[in-house]
Amino acid sequence: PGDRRPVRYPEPALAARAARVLRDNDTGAVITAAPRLYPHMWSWDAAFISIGLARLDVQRAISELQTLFRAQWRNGMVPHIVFTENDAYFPGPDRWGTEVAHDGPQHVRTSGICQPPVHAIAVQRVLEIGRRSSPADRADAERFVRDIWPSLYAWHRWLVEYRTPGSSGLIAIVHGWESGMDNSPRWDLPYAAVQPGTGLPPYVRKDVRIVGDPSERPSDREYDRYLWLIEEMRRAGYDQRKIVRNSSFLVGDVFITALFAVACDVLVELGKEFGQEPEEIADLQEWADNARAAVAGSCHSVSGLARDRDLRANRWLDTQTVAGFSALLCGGAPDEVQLKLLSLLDSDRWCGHPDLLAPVPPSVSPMRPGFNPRQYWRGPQWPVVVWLFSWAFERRGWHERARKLRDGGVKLTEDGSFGEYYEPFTGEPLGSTDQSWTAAVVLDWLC
Ligand code: 9YW
Repeated sequence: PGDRRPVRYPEPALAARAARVLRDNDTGAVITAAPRLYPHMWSWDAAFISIGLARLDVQRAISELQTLFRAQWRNGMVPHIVFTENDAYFPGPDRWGTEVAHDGPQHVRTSGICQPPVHAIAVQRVLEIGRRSSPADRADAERFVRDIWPSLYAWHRWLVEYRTPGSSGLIAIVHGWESGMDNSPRWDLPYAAVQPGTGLPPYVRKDVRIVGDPSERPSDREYDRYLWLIEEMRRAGYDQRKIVRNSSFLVGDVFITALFAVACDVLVELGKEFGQEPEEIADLQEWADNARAAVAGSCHSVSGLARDRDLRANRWLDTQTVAGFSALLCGGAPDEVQLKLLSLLDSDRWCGHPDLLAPVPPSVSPMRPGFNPRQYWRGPQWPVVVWLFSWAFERRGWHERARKLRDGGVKLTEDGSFGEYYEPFTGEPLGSTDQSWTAAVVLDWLC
């Protein structure tokens, strides 16, 4: 399998290339998510990017997270995009029109939705790396954690206050983009119910011009729905209560809920160490417990897979994707469920599939109907997802599993192109190349 691609960089050369990608994507103000396709700061990308940056320059890693949090809305939401001046991406700030929002930030332009809450995880990682780096970095990183903790708490509180409707306890998303897994088949049923209204202003996509093969990207039909949901939110003035009450898309996202649970655990650890308010620490503990219980409660009685819930149609979504392993990220499911999930993950339906170039989970099982090895979140492998599982397994004390995922992630990316996502059988990099978060997680693996 190692010969399917012509180029393989040894680890030190791969790390040097990854570092160069981050430097090249640095506008001076932010590291863009990708050079041409994504010329802005994305929320969860920035978190991963800061983890990679910390290996190069702790100060720069800190400032990246500070830039993101300067764009935090007054209600606590961390927006999914912080826009730069570049206008090569659609939908840009004019289309979002978040100026109509009460709670938006004053000095920067942002989108009006959020992304997965992985920031506390990044902050803790930057702290760990800073502490090992030098006395000056240690002091800076510790000061940074103390300063940013209340903003992280406010972000988590926003998710609980505004985004836990219904009784499932899952954190709800109002747009597939919030999941970070834009066109995953997880969202096919809820999106089928979204009817783009006649008032959808016309638009021209820019992504398909940059990615040479449009079949690697979401379809136009999918984009109509993405844009329609933005239109609904803009008309609601980005009032969260109204959006959660009325939007045509409202889904409890089990992957976000699992990440939220561990991110709350991390914030509790940091909060105790840095002497933050005991009541706030107690809140986080409670939120972590609730989120973990919600993930466990979503697990299918036969397969054990964690499930999203369509909160408009009031039904579980049984689509089998990598998000089904969410309970392994945060724990809390009964032992027998966990064992089932681990053996499924190892099986030929997932990481053990004999034709995979690297034994890391694809976004959808290659054995499922609808699996498409080239299309975005419908089959390809995503290095950041591998990083998350590897990180979580390490944290859970599963060192051997964590190491295997890390090794698989390095194998996937050793062609040195830092693809946005990869064709699982050939290892062909797809979407953008020189994608910042891919370079960042590779750096973290190699340093
Ligand atoms: C888009 C930047 C973002 C990621 C998302 C990914 C993609 C943007 O790129 O969405 O316009 O399609 O799905 O998770 O944050 O890397």
